[in-house]
This record gives sequence, structure tokens and C-alpha cells, in this order.
Amino acid sequence: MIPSNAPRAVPTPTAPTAARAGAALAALALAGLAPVPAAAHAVLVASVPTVGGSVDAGPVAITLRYNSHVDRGRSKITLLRSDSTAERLAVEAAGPPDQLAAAATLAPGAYTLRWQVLATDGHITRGDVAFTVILPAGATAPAPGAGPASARTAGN
Ligand SMILES: [Cu+2]
Repeated sequence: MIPSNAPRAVPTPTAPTAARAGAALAALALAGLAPVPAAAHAVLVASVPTVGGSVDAGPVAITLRYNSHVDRGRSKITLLRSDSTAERLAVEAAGPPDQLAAAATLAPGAYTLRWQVLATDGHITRGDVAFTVILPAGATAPAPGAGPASARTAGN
């Protein structure tokens, strides 16, 4: 395509290049291809259990709150246990449009909630919420070496 008599090393003027780059960005923006603001994606802003937090053993109400509306039908929460087993939790159909809720009955141990949400802008985001389930205050601790205690250290 390049004629053989074309100059080989043409010094590229800086200003026209910058202007061209600017025009290209403007064209992308017009085409809707420019990077979308971070706020457009669903970012986790609060959760129960909290990240790194602990909750009492037994029925646990799980809530994940985002900075934008999420498509609950196409979002999911998976519970990862310290023994490497995983369980997909049912996302509750009702609730605020910026939240996912689920429920699980949990024994003491280390867990991770692995969430994937589809925001209303069509973008998918993912993340983990690691937390610990502990015996409720006043509950009788299992004898040393009992099942829950050894299971708890197995994942670490
Ligand atoms: Cu987005």
C-alpha cells in the first residue's frame, strides 16, 4: 500500500496527533463506546454478614446491597464453605431493587459468599464476602477436637 518512494521516517508532529486522539475519543463517545462511569456498574456498598465480619450460627439472613439497581433474576449468590464445597443460594424474589437477599442455616466455620450481579446497565460484576460463623454468646462451646473446631482449621 505504501509507495516505495514514500519517506520512511516521518517525524510525527505532536499537536496534530493529540488532536487526532481527541477526535477519536469524541467519536467513541458519540458511538457510545467510551468507558462508562464506574457508578454505572453494580458495586457492593454494604452486606450482612459484613466483609470479614462474624454472625451467630443458625439461620442467617444474607443481604447484599449495591450502588445501583440489579437484575435479581440474573444475579446469583454462591456459598463457599471451608471444605471447598459450594452451594448456590436461592436469591429472594422480593426486596429493594438494589439488593440481593438469601437465607442459609450455618454451622460455625469460615464461609465466603461469591456474588455475581447483573446491573441494569447490562454489566456483570463479581465479588466475594468472606465471613465467619461463630457460636452465639452463651452457647456451649464444643469440646476441643470436636468436629466444628477441626473443620474450622481445615480451610486455613
Ligand atoms: Cu456498567
